[in-house]
Amino acid sequence: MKAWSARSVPDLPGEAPLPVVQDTRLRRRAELPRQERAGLYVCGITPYDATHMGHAATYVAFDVLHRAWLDAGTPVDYVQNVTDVDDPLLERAEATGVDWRELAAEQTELFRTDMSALNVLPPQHYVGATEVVDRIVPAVEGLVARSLAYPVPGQDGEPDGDVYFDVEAAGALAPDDEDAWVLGDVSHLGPEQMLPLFAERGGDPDRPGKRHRLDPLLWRVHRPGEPAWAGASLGEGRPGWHIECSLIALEYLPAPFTVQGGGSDLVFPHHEMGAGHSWALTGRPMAEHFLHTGMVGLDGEKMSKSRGNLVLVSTLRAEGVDPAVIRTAILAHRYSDDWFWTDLVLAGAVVRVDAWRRALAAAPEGSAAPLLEAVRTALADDLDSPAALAALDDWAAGALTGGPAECSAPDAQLVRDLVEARLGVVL
Ligand code: 5CA
Ligand code: ZN
Repeated sequence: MKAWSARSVPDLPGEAPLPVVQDTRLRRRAELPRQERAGLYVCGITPYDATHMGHAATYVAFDVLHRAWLDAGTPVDYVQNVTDVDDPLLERAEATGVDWRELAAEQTELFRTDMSALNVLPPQHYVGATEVVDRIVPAVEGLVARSLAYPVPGQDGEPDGDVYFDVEAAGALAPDDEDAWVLGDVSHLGPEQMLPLFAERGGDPDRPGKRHRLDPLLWRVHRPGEPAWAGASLGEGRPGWHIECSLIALEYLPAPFTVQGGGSDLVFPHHEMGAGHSWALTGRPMAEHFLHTGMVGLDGEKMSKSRGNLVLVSTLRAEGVDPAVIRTAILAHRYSDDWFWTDLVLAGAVVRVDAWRRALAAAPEGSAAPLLEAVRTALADDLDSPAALAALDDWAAGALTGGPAECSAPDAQLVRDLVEARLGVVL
């Protein structure tokens, strides 16, 4: 499907270092590898409600990573999915009496508009799960043929044939290979931690007939009233959630690609199982690095569509809040931290952006190059955007003591370019 547009990225002098990032799977900081091209997959939205500040924070964080690669001279192959058929989407469509396809199309369009307004660089491949069902079917058939997946009989009037991924069989494929995936490889959780998360996040640990309680669904056979696609030997149905992301990633990126990203709510089971599917399908790890953003909350709880405690990007925009301010409010936090959205966060960003803009009219000669260096250094340290903003604050404070008579136009231009190129903030 079509992605969105963003402003082109200004060129900066010199070359930035590649960032060191905190890797969930490796449980340590890792320097991103020097590559001809980087591969980035970020889990996209389930389009049944509008983009909230949590989503925005996650996509802005990976946008800052994207921009870090570009400034280091590395082009990025960026893939993002849309979970355009899924239980919550179907439930919301049913409850509100709209066609699920219309709901998905409408909310995806709103997301594109929000991303464009926030100047988030678009992925080259923006792919709906419904666009890859014909590739998922043979992949699942292949796993069944190798006994890495199996159909389960229906109970209580449910149809036979839902197909599950065998986590134990997949984890035993290559016991001596240090790259091998085993359950826990990405999340490092124990079974007692996995079970409740699995149940909470779309899994069905108590489904009778499964070989292992944590085996995730690969193919759900058709139920009356649910959308379905031709499934060849699997029978008509629709894919499970994790296999969609694995297949979309494999379709457009090499295995392993550089970074698999998403919010920390996706570490388990989604990225754990996705990595397992990918390993079972290719015999290679899914990604070299797994990066996760913290959760943005409101009023003491995680912001989420299901809880309804939302601050929407579209509402802020309709209220006239400058997207530069929204981005600055996000970037005032470490991407990996959990944080809460408050009016104070927004007010702080308004003050900052205002000071930066006033300072541009008084940029001292020779002040931009050291600021460029400071911002690059800050962002190389696990995308430390708060430190980058603090450097900008210091620069602005210095500029504002001088006054407009001191203004150097080339310095002002370089600062404007660097803030846009590295932070996506248009001053
Ligand atoms: N479609 C799936 C991923 S394949 C999904 O999680 N969709 S979502 O709409 O629920 O979330 C979209 C992205 O925003 C995901 O990367 C998710 O981890 C992230 N996200 C969701 N809620 C928050 C939050 N409160 N704070 C930060 N990021 C969030
Ligand atoms: Zn995903």
